[in-house]
Amino acid sequence: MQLIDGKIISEQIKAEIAKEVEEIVKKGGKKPHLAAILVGNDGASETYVAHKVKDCAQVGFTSTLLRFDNSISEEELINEIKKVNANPDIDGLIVQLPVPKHISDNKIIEAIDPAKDVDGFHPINVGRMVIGLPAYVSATPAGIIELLRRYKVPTAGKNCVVIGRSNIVGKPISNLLIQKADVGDATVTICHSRTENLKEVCSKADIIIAALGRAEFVTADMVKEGAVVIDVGITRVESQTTKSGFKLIGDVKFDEVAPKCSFITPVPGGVGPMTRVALLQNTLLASKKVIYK
Ligand code: BQF
Repeated sequence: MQLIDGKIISEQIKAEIAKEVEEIVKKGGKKPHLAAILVGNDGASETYVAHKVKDCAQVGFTSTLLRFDNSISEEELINEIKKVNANPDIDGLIVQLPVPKHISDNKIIEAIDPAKDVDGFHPINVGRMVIGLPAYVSATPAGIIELLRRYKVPTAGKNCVVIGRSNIVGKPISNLLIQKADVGDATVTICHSRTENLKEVCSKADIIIAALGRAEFVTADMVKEGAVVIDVGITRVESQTTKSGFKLIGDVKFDEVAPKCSFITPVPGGVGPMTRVALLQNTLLASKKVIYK
């Protein structure tokens, strides 16, 4: 069993990005600039955004955190997004999800200029990704692909089972894995809460992507000997043993599944750090205008 270490790979990629930024600045160019919008004060969202701001500083990016009260209206928030869209100094914009219930995620996402949509959530970017055009790819799927690439995990012709059909992970990772690409050419089955015989379907998988959001859902009896298991789960539970007062639990029962695997990602330290670094990669692409002129 080989552990896929997302922490180490993400640190390597951050060093690569930092070096590139240094060169851009040395040639008189402008630092990549990410803007993040945070609405309200949800604990997990606060943590994620704080990480993103810190990551930007670490690689030499500029970042701007725009905070709004829970009471902001959908219209006002869209107006704020339009201001960022029109600001030529800002390369990338993310709106930390979830937004309060009175605001539509989809309307917010559609208000972002696709050329600044470094989360890759806008329908233009999703559509471009699906038909194989250059696009911002959402951070978690992009991070998973990068891990498979750097660990040389074979995907061509492999039977890959994705558990979960979210717009942010399940749907895009399934699309990426069927593409004609260095990491791709897989045979993909997408499973969800209405799938029948899930255990049997999973037991035939060469690669399992667990992205359903239920702690320790994938057990040893669902996993074939020698399978590759990618754990996207990040359920927060209270804990006395950590200084933050909580810990993260994956969608995979790691201790019993790991001995059966050829490769497995841990939680924490697997996919999560790669999600963070993929946002930086997209922001660098935005500042270099690689995808949109
Ligand atoms: C790790 C996210 C649900 C809803 C909104 C490292 C992250 C997580 C785990 C992280 C996530 C999940 C993010 C680990 C960003 C991933 O070591 O296991 C990093 O920061 N994530 C987000 O911004 O919004 C979310 C999940």
